[in-house]
Amino acid sequence: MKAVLFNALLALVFYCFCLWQLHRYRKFIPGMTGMTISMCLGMAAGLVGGYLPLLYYPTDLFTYSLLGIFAGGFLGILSGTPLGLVCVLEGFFGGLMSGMMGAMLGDMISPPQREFLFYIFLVLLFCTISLAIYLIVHELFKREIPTKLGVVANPFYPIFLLITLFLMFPHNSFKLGQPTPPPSIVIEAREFAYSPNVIKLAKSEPVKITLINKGIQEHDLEIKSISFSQLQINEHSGHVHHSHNERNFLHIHANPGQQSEVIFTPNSDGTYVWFCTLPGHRESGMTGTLIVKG
Ligand SMILES: [Cu+2]
Repeated sequence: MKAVLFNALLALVFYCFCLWQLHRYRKFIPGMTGMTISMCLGMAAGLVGGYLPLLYYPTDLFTYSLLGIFAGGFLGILSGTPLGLVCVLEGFFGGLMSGMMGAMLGDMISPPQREFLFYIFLVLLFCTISLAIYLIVHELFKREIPTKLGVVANPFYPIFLLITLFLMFPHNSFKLGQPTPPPSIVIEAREFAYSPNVIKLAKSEPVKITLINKGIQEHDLEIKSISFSQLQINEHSGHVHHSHNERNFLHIHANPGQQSEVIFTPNSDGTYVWFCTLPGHRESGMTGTLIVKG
């Protein structure tokens, strides 16, 4: 996680440097070029800005989307500011859209793969900034104005950029295509108790809970008012439910001698009560406690 934050800070420094250069040479940048730069910068920075809250602040899709819109819109405005009002508009809408996209996309991706996608967005931002600086240099060269920025026009620059980006790669989070299976917890149900009846989970970490019905009646397990995401239910009937959206209601059911599984990621700390919803079962003692800790 620290490596991610460091990379994001590096990108921010590079981004601010680019804004400063845009401001410094704004007189030499033609309108169309300026608008293109603002839009590209706004979009690339918006993606990163909209995505970043996901990595540090697990909450619901609505909040992610709002944060994404604000972060993206803000970075978009910033991207156009050095070049004037039209560019501000251009940057703002580009940033707003991609901030929202980044937040929504991140929410749909399972947590172990989030860092990898963030890295791809950072690469995009670094390349966009380099391209923007190259466009400035191109205008300066045309007017034969000497500049140290000319280094980006050097054929070695792309090689330098590639090596830097490779070194920034979050090597420990490379789990493309195969997320690690979540830890598994087995709960047995019979008349009229669960075993175990207290379980502890870590916040923001996916977990698989298997309900095995060892009794002679149907049983289920329900938790109300719990914040979680990335829900996947495998019931014995064979159908699999998927939901990537935030929910607050968890329910699995198992017939006698059968089992059901649920995979989910708890999102907030707390102590929750679970129980069997079959008539009379809760009253007869079919309850348990789930403790979520960050
Ligand atoms: Cu029951």
